[in-house]
Amino acid sequence: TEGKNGLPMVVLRHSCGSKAEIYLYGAVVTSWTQPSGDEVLYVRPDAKFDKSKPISGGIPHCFPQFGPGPAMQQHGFARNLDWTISATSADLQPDERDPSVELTLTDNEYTRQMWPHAFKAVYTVTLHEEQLRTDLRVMNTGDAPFDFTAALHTYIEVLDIEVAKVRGLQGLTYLDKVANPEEPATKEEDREVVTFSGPVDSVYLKAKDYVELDVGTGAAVAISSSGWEDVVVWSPWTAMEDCYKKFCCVENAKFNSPATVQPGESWRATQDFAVIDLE
Ligand code: TA6
Repeated sequence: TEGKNGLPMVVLRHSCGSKAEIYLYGAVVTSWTQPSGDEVLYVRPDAKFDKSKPISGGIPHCFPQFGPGPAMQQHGFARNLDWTISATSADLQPDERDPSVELTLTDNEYTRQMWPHAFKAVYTVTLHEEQLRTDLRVMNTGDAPFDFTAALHTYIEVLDIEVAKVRGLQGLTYLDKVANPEEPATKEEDREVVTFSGPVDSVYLKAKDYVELDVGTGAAVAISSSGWEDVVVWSPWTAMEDCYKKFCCVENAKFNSPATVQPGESWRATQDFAVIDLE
């Protein structure tokens, strides 16, 4: 189907009433709604849907690089290339009612200029009842090993960033990038609950496979993951004056120790997002 400006988009609808929208440009999930119609994700008001830049919001990919770097654009090229549909729910789970789509990005001349490797990235998005699942596999289709870093840069809508809370990070070491992104300060997280009263850009190392964002409405978004290793928490604060209050990014990442993939092998990581009632 067609999304904004006629950009190709896939819509998944579960019989329970949940729904997800995924643009092929960047393989970004831009919307995930509950049966009540409530939107969970956040798309920034400055998001462009014309391929002039990555779609800023929802769940963008950072691949094969998280952050800035000399060889390619910030957060890599996966978020500004067209992925192709390689399978749909009918092929993936013929017996299940869980709608699913599999999108693929393969190396081409453009990607090899920046990152000289043969790869195939296969991203599956599934609605499992009210839950949203992502499954990312990166295959090395070349004849030499490669390394990459990656993240799923999830924007979640909050009632107000000043009442948002992140749980599940206590005891972790993190890189605080606010003062100097090039040389982050290494800190220990002693808070059970991380709250926001200024800009936050933290990479939590070797995080647990569960983290929770209390969005301030009596509900939380629970993120269970496998294969990812780090968790990034980001709020730009007043650097994005018009929208910072409305979202918080909680991102599963593989950053501090890059993934290494041998020829013929693959790396895989999954996420399960669920909305839980806190009251
Ligand atoms: O994940 C946090 C972060 O890396 C921040 O440092 C900030 O630069 C951000 O992502 C947004 O990146 P973007 O290129 O989408 O503006």
